Amino acid sequence: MIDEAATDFEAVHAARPDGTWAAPGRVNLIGEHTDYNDGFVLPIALPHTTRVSARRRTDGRLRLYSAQGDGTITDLALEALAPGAVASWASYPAGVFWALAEAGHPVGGADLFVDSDVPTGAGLSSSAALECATAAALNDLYELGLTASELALIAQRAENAFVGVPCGVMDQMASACCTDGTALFLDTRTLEQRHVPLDLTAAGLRLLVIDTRVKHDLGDGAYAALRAGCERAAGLLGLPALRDLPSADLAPALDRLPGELRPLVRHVVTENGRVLETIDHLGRGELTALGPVLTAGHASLRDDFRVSCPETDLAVEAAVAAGALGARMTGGGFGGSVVALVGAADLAAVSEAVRSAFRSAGFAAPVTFTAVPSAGARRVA
Ligand code: GAF
Repeated sequence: MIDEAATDFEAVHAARPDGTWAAPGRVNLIGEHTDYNDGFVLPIALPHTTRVSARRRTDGRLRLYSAQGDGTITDLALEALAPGAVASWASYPAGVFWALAEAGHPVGGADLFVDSDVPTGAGLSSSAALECATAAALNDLYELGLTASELALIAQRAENAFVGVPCGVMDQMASACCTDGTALFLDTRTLEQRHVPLDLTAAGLRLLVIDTRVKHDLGDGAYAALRAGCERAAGLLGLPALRDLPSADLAPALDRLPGELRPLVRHVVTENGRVLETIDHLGRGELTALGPVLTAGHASLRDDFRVSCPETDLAVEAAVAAGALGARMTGGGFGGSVVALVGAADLAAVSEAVRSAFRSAGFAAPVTFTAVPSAGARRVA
């Protein structure tokens, strides 16, 4: 695969790459819409990656090519990069160059060849994978010496300010910092991380990912509106962020808020609690106890935060009815994917039950796969 990447690069850029870097997509186990509220998240990296083969250029140009694109090279001048100036997939890698330069890092031009098996628009962080693979490539090519967390922050800055999506930091931190066999328990305020061992296979469990194939787009305004609602609520409560509202104070705090903000606050506070509960269970090796926590998280996203959709709701219901220990939508919502915790022996039955429920409802067939906690961004050649 690695030789192939160099050959593909050469076919487009007429030279050998200096190297190839890979960064994964992610699924979040629990802790949704908590990251931009300074809260807790618990993602794992997927085995699916975006690979970036890259070569330095000395003329300050960026020449970007994607195997999943339209067969053309996007050719940009580094000094002309500005927020909103680049459309399409190329805005993600271009945004990383821009964010590095803006932060004062001595980054020059490059040729890039991008190839990916992270499903796009599926809530599995294909954008973060592209940003983090690009950031890892430039970090090595230009010997910037940045840590994985610093690269994640550059990637988030690219997405926020250059692409224009007001995402939190979870996806970039997961793609940059996750390690094989562990979930990433991240405090998104301090960026303190704990790599929590998660051997589902040894426990006779599987993590089934169900891509509903309902495409979600974080740039369409709904995500920004939710974030703004959470920030407004924190402001009204006199708190720096909803993270600072202890669950014991939730009920009186809700009384002080306008009706439309109450469910948002309830979700964020209870969801942070569910992350901590999950960490407790993992610490005690009680993996099957995670199931009901996941399903409760889904109910909160469906009823309070209102970011689920008929397809994610049906996937969760059908999976649980067929014997999954628990299930929830993962990622930003409005479509995308569901994760279900399933006993190994029930995996086929649960997958088939979801497929059959989708058929009966007239929904497009979902794509399913099992995920194991995988490695974050790294050089692969
Ligand atoms: C998307 C965002 F990019 C993340 O930052 C996070 O807010 C997530 O939605 C919801 O938890 O993936």
